[in-house]
Amino acid sequence: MQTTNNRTGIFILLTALFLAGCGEPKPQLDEPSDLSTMAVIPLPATMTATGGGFFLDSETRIYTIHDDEEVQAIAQTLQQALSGHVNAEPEIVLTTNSEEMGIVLELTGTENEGAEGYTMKISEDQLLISAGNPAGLFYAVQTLRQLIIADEKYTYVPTGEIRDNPEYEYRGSMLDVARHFFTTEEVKKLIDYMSFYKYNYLHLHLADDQGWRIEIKSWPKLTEIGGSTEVGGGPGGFYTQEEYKDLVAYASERYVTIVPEIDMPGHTNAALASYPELNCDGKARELYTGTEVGFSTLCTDKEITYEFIDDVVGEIVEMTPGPYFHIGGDESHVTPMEDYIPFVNRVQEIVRDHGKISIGWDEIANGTLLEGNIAQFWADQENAGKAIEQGARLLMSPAYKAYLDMQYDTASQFGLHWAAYIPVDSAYIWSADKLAPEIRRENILGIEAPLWSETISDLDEAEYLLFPRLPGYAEISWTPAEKRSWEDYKQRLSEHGKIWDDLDIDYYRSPRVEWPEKIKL
Ligand code: TNX
Repeated sequence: MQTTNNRTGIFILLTALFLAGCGEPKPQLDEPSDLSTMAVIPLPATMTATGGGFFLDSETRIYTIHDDEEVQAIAQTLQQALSGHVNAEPEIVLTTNSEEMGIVLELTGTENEGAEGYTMKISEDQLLISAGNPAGLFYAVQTLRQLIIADEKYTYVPTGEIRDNPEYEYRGSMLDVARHFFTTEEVKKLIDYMSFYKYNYLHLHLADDQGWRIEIKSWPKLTEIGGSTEVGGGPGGFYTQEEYKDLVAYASERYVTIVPEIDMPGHTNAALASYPELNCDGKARELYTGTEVGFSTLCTDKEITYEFIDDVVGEIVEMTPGPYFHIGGDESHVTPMEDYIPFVNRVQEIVRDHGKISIGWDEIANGTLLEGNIAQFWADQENAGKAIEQGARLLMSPAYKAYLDMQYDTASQFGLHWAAYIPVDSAYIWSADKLAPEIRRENILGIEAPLWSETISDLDEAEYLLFPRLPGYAEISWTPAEKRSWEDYKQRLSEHGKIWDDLDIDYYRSPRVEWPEKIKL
């Protein structure tokens, strides 16, 4: 008896030691998902699978190797993203050991992965994310959010390796908050959607004929009068400087840089209604709530116009850490070209004197572009050619491909169709460097998909136009052309329908994709 008891005791002891040393035995997956076919958008440069699973549970820890504020913030983003999956808040632990068993975030300080790139090595014991810069770690976290599988028994990430790095340095979208006003909560949601798909620039169209949406302390009537309405005569609205700064900060925490636009000299009726002195005849214009374009202009030969612009640019630049200020310049149909050109030239100087790079719609290429300034190609190939001849780079927003406000088809609930109907496949099947022979890869800064708001008045309506097209523009900007195919993309896109259902995004169920059944809870 004695012997048996002793033996049992030793057995229990050994088992306990074994478990303490090795952790609990790993669960077995019958058929683990294959990392290389996971529905990641935008598609990473390479994904290779090794056929196992890295399990996530309430014990999973996030290790950071650097006591760096940005890395800690990214670890918290990951912590939040994981907490829904493991019913616990994974602990964040600072360590010096990159071999820890868990999720490890490591800043390498080199740029082997590219300025925004990252590597993710997933084994059964460890999920190691390395990047040269915090942005890369952040993008890896976005990828990881799309890799988590919760089957009936386990929550895990398929094992293998991902190397990733974006094709273009500018991956943007634009929201027109002038035609209809959007609240800061709505803009923040858009920023969430964008950052999930690794967009890094949000261009805000802050002023147009129908509304002025940003507080300018030295010209208070811009918002008092110019911000008081919108298309259709609704109440409009504007961002106080505090709200704008809060948006800039919210975006920057998600690696999105705000590009503010004050459109001029045309598209300025709201300003012309607020201050009579900005008009050549000295008379204030009526507020405008229609959707025509091309009827307004600042008085280009009055000195007060440039004092006004200097004040406006100065106050906005003060709150905008990003490198760009957008000066508009489109559709100035009532500004004679001999006035338009010196105007554009002078405004670029004002922006440069405030330390920013100007972006303008492609018409600004009729002026003399200052070195480093960017023309945003939207309609006119000749203008694009003029910009390239001057050595400027282009931001690519071809309306017939990239305009998020274009209808999908003749039955679309919202949107316009002056440039084209843009169904989800057409929105995806193009490359910025293959649209025109004179526009080559080296002439292109990046891609931007603008959402004009003549026909949409809130985020719900915007979501109908954004989804399912928004992820496609992200992929065109991130993933090189030779890696992209519509056949493969549409399968991945369909998987994302489930994510949007979960987020309550009312997306347009284009018949060109087989969407998952909507599960009503
Ligand atoms: C053209 S794109 C415009 C905007 C309109 C948009 C509607 C551009 C530079 N100008 O003023 O909102 O079409 O699609």
